[in-house]
Amino acid sequence: MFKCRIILCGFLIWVISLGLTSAAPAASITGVVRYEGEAPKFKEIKMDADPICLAKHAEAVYPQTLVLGADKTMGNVFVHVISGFSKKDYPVPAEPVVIDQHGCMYNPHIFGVMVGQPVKIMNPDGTLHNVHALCKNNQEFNLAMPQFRKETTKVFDKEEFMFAIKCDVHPWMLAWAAVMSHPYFSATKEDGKFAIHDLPAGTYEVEAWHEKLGTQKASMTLAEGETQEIQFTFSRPAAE
Ligand SMILES: [Cu+2]
Repeated sequence: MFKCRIILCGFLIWVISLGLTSAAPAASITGVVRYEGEAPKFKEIKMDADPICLAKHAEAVYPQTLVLGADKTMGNVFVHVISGFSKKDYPVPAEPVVIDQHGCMYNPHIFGVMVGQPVKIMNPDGTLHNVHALCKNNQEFNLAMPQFRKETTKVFDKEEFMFAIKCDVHPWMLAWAAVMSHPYFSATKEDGKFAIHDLPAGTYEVEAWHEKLGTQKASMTLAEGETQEIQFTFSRPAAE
């Protein structure tokens, strides 16, 4: 009986130690994106062509190309790991990415979605929107959402980095989408912050992408459980 207990205890210790070694603490990459230099002036978007869009805004609306916060933090930058992670099938979130068209503007302006993850597109405006996804690897679609069609769901089944989504009714409407094979990506809001979690220890290359200002890259080696902070700074290219 005593011998049995010792064997049982030994077995339990072995199981627990296995559990501990297989759950190595995950690492993270976080940081802030900033803009340097004088910000260009954008023309106000004129929504006069559709009085329903116009009525949704009390103040002037500008393109979402360059969205700056306090201290010139920069929104609408897509930060993603481009190498160092293992190529495998990552779990796909059942939760959809939600794209709103309120006030005839896409929100978010830029987003990542995993292959097979649903994208829920909302139309709360009571006007006609035509969602035109200009993808190439995935099936391009051109979907009319009349005022009675409040939402629709689409799924992209192939990896595809950055394509535009436009509205054929309101030419100022523009969003950017990346269909990702892995979960290591983050899009910034006005505060410029990004965070990529659950990375195993390793050496990674990270890229920050902006629709007009190109890309910035950084490399880092993360130990188990380590969080490293990186900063990206975009500036306007010198006039030619
Ligand atoms: Cu529209």
